[in-house]
Amino acid sequence: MIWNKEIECMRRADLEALQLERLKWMARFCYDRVPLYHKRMEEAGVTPDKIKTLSDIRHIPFTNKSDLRDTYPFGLFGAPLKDIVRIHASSGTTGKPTVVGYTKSDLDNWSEMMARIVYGVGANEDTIVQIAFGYGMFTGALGLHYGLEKVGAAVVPCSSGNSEKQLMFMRDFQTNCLVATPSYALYLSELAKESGYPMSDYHLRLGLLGSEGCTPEMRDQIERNWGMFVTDNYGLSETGGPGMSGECMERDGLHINEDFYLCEVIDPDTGEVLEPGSTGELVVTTLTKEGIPMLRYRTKDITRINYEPCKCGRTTARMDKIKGRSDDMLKIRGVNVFPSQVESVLVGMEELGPHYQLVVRREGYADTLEVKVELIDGGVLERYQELEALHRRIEDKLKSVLGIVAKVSLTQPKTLERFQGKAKRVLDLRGEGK
Ligand code: DLL
Repeated sequence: MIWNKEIECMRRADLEALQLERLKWMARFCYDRVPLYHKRMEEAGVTPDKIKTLSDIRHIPFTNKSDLRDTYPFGLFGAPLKDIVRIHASSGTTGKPTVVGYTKSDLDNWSEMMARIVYGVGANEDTIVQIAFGYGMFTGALGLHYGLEKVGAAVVPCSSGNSEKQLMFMRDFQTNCLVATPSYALYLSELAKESGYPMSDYHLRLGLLGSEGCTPEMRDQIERNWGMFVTDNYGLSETGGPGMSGECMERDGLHINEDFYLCEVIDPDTGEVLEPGSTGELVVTTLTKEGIPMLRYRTKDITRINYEPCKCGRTTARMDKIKGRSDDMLKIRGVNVFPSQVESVLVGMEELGPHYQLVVRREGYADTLEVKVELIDGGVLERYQELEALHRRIEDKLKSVLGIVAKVSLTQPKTLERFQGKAKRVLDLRGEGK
């Protein structure tokens, strides 16, 4: 199930030659068309003709989210508005959103990237797929939409929310594929179990989940609930949205569409480029994007890139599942904690439901972490000894994985918030005097 064998299984030397050719073009394009890039490159003493090898990319300065905000809305666009055919924006929680534009050729490339990812895990003309990402300024829904249409799937553009109706369509249309965030896929499965229809009325076989992290433990839970096979796909709006990388059937890393992206891994503190195989912050350069070309964009996402060929036959490099975002990483009493570490402990314990929240507080001079998690059986709260033993077991496990003590609060089933888009698991109350 390889959509574009010529590219996806290309010899690495040929792929790198293609990347270099495109990188040279991209550097020239940015230098000529985007004033901010021109200025930055001048200041760094690098001109496009200095790019002779792929590693010469290191001479080009990084681009950050703040650069998009500072040039809001269209300052980093590489094409005039008459050539822009689509505009999306990120769902930033503070300040102005970051706005991205696509030319016709960008949209074609986007569909191609998505087609590779979805076809590679079995989506084709026999697929009936419900897209439960929010349609709108978010890149997720339309990105998957066009890629799935390209491979011939019947696309049901449900959007997120309206969950009861979503389930009705699933039953009535015999939908066999779901596109959603892992947290929404999980929520829908719980709702389906409660909705009074037998699970045999649902026919989901494939979950194309992405846009937020999902530990293997959480993935197993979603797979069990729906009886479907789940794969992960990754991207970010600034570099074009979903389609940057996705798992194949091996699920041993997310294959990067390297003919469209050049990826590096850096030390997030020093900005130094790390050796292949090291874990650090992913930095992405777009190689064909005209609407909003990105040079060395700092994603803040923590991962590792594996350049070994995959068992599936593809030669494209694979990135590990995102470990977390460097800005989501919690520093608690000097120790780095990723919410995904907590998730890996909680999800999979049979007494616990898959819903949790991390609350960080400052008490006196010390930071504290409270982990709230739902019980499957609320009755445990009445059975003192059992409750104590469970508390202790979770706290011990958390301590051994995180290296710090966390307070565990067990709650009744269905008391923590559910999410239709990306889940918000962390409540950081430090700085609010709480
Ligand atoms: O979430 C694009 C996307 C849509 C990807 C649908 C996949 C599927 P943004 O809203 O700009 O774009 O958010 C990008 O989300 O920097 C990561 O921190 C996180 N993220 C995206 N995909 C994954 C994933 C879209 N598969 C930010 N695993 C990124 C973990 C992810 N985190």
